[in-house]
Amino acid sequence: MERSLILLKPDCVQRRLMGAVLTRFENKGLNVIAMKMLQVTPELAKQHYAEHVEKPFYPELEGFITSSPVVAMILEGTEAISVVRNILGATSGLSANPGTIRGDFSCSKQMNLVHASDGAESAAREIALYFSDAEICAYQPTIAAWV
Ligand code: FUP
Repeated sequence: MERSLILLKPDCVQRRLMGAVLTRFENKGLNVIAMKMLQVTPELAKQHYAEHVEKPFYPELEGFITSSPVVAMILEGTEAISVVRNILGATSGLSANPGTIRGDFSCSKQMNLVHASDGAESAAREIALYFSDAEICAYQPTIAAWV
């Protein structure tokens, strides 16, 4: 089992696409084991996007991710990290395949609706940024045998 840190970004919240996105994750058979709404601060943005802080697009990215509330969640499932990345599609909504969340709902490289961890190391780092151990509600779903 793997865990992945997901953010429903400001565009997802503002466009009222939270339910549509969550439905795709739930339909796939992933478990939501933590979830909360919060406002990302510039400090948190710099920690979250540490690898991009020096890049030319970073100031605009920080402005976007701090512009409105986000919903953070942890998804758990078999190979959850790659499963979620495949559900999201390519980074830019302009090139993401139809059928993916970004391919179906985004026409932007920056406003691509959802963040998901890209590997085991970043998942552990990002989960610790957004959630304390006490906020994680791991449970055994009764439907597990069927998915
Ligand atoms: P991803 O792993 O798909 O979230 O994409 P990256 O880590 O490559 O990029 C992080 C975020 O920066 C993406 F959500 C989109 C944004 N970005 C830009 O706004 N402009 C760029 O030129 C590249 C990425």
